[in-house]
Amino acid sequence: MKSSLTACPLDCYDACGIVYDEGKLKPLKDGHTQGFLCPHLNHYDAHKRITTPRYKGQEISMDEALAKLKEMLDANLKSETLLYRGSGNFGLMQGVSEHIFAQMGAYLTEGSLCDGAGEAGIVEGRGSNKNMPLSEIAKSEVIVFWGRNPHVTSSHLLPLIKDKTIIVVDPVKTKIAKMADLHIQIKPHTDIFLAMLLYRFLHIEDSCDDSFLEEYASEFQDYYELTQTIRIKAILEDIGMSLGQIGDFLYHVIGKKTAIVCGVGIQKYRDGADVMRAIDALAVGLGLFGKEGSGVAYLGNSQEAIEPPFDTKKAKKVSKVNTPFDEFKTVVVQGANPLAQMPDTTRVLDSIEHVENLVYFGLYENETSAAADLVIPAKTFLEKNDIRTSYSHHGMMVMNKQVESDIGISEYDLAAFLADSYNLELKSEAEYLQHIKNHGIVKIDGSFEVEHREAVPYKEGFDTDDGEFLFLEEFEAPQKVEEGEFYLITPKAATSLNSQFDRDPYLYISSKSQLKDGDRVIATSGSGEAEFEVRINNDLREDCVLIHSGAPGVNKLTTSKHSYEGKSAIFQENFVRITKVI
Ligand SMILES: Nc1nc2c(c(=O)[nH]1)N[C@H]1C(S)=C(S)[C@@H](COP(=O)(O)OP(=O)(O)OC[C@H]3O[C@@H](n4cnc5c(=O)[nH]c(N)nc54)[C@H](O)[C@@H]3O)O[C@H]1N2
Ligand SMILES: Nc1nc2c(c(=O)[nH]1)N[C@H]1C(S)=C(S)[C@@H](COP(=O)(O)OP(=O)(O)OC[C@H]3O[C@@H](n4cnc5c(=O)[nH]c(N)nc54)[C@H](O)[C@@H]3O)O[C@H]1N2
Ligand code: SF4
Ligand SMILES: [Mo]
Repeated sequence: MKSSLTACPLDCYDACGIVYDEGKLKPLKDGHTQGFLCPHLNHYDAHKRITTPRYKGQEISMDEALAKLKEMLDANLKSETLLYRGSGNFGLMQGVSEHIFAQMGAYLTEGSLCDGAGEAGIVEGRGSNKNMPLSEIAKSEVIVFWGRNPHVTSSHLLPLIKDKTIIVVDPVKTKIAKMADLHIQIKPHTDIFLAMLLYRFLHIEDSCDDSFLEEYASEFQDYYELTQTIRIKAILEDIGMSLGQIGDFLYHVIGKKTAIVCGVGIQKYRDGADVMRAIDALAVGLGLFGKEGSGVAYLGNSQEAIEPPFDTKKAKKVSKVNTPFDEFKTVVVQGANPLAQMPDTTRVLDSIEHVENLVYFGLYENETSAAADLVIPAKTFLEKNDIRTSYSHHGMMVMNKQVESDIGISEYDLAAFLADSYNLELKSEAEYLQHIKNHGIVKIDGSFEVEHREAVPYKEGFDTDDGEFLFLEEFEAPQKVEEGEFYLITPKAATSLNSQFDRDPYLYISSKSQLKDGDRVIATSGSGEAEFEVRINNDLREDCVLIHSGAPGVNKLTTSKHSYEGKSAIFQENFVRITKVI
C-alpha cells in the first residue's frame, strides 16, 4: 500500500512530518511536528508554479527541453559548464545532479549563502559541528535566543519553551523579545563584545565551571586576559546596554540548564566565525557542553552522520558567493534564485550576462527564470520520492511520492537522462533512497532518526586534536556606522521562504527617521542602490534599517566579499544611507 507520509521539503530548521490526506497536507501529531505546520505549507497550493518548459520565451515540450539541454552541453567543453545548486528543496536526492555534473567534468559551487561563517567558528573551537537538538532544548531551564527569530523561522521551538526563562539578544524587538525575561537590544555586529564581557564577569564573579575548564578548556586564563582588553564602560555605552543587564544575564544562567539558541543573524559579517566562537566560549565558561538540556544550538549539518551517496569530492568548484558566471558558457541553476538571493546583484547581473546558455530548473517564476534561456519546470515534493534530514533535530523523514503529475521532471529523472546521454554512472533511484535509509534507525517511540547522531555531544570532550576547546586568541573590533549611515539588517520574512512565496518588499525604519509609511526612498551602500517603499517600525533601533530576505533589490546593497572563515556570504557587512524620493 502506498504510504501517505511525507515531509516538508523547505529549507527550514523544523523539517515537519506531513500526512497527505485526499489532497490535504496535514501535520504529523507526534514528535517534533507537534500537530501543526506553518503558513508556507498550509497555503502550499496557493502558489502558482511553472507548468511548461520554455526556450527563449517559447513554450516547448519536456522532450524538446531535454534535447535543448543536451545541445547546450554538447556545444561547449564540459569544463565551461557550471551547476549552481541552491536550497529550494532540502531533499537529499537533490544532490543527484551534482553526482552527474561532477562526472561530466563540469564545475560545482562551494561555500555558503547561509550559515557558513558561524559553522566555521564552531569547528575552529570544538573541532566539529555537532548540534544541540530540539529534544534537548526541551529539557533546558533557560533559553537564550541569540540572533534567532523563532516565531518566524523555527516555530516548532515555541511549544517547547513554555515556563522557561527566556533571554533574547537581538537588535530588533521581535515577538520573542517582547515575551522575554530579558531583552538586550544590541547594536548590530557587537555580539562579540557582549559574549566576551559576559565571560569576563563570569570569571570575576568566580562563577565559571572550573572543573570543566580544567579538563576541557585549559587555556581559559589566556582567554580571560583577552576579554580584559575590552574597555567596559565605553563598549557598554557603544553597544547600547548597561552593566546591570550583564548582571541580569548572568543571574539567569549561572547554575541553570541553559540552551543558547543561535541563528544566522549573528554571523552575516566578515568575522562571523569569531562571533560564534565567542558565544561558544561563554558556553564553555558556563560548562554547558556534554550535559543534558544544556549547550549551544545553531544550524547543525543536516547531513551529519550520513555518508553521501553521491560522489562530488573530485569535482572542480567555484565560490557560491562571488561566482564567476562569466567564465562559463553554460550555467544550470537548480533550486535557486541567484539573481535575487546572492549578494551584490549588480555584480551577479554583469557576470551572468556573459553566459551563453542560462538554464533555470525550478518550481516558481522569479528573477532567474525571467533571465534564463531555457526553463525546465521541476516536480514538487508531492510528485517525487525523497528523504530529508534536518539541521535542528535528528529525524530522518521519508518523503513518499503522493501524486502523479504530467508537469515537470524530477531531479533523478533529469540526472538519468544525462547519464544515458553521456554514458555516466548512476544507480537506481531506489538504491540511493535505500542507501540513505540505511543511516536511519527506528527509536523506541517509533520515530525514525539518523543513527550515530548524539543527543548530548561532547560528553568526552571536544573533537579537536587534544580534546580541548580552542579559544579565540585575537579579534577584530567591528566597524561602526558614521553620521547618516544605518546598519542594514536583512533577516527572514514570515510570508516567504527566502524568495519563494509572498515576498515582503518594504524597507522598515524607526519613526525617528522622520519618514512616513508609504514614502519612497533610495537606499545606497558601497555596492549599489535600490528603491523601496517605507514602513515605520519602532521595534527597530534608530540606527538600523531592516529589509527582509527575498525583498526585490535588497541584495543590490550587499557585498560579495567572503567571510574571513567559512567562505560565507556577509549580507550585513555594508552600511546604507537613505534618501527620500521627492
Ligand atoms: N518564514 C521563514 N522561515 C525561514 C526562512 C525564511 O526565509 N522564512 N529561511 C530559512 C533559512 S534559509 C534559514 S538560514 C533560517 C534562518 O533563521 P534565523 O536564524 O532565525 O535567521 P534570520 O531571520 O536571518 O535572523 C535572526 C535574527 O537575527 C537578528 N539579527 C540581525 N543582526 C543581528 C546581530 O548583529 N546580532 C544579533 N544578536 N542578532 C541579529 C535579526 O533581527 C533576526 O531577528 O530560517 C529558515 N526559516
Ligand atoms: N539579503 C539577504 N539575502 C539572503 C539571505 C538573507 O537573509 N538576506 N539569506 C541567504 C540564505 S540563508 C539562503 S539559504 C539563500 C537561499 O537562496 P536560494 O537557495 O536561491 O533560495 P530561494 O530564494 O528560496 O529559491 C529557491 C528556488 O528553488 C526552486 N525550487 C523549489 N523546490 C524545488 C525542487 O523541488 N526542485 C527544483 N529543481 N527547484 C525547486 C524554487 O523555484 C525557488 O525559486 O538566500 C540567501 N540570501
Ligand atoms: S515550519 Fe518549516 S518545516 Fe514546518 S511546514 Fe513550515 S517551512 Fe515546513
Ligand atoms: Mo539559509
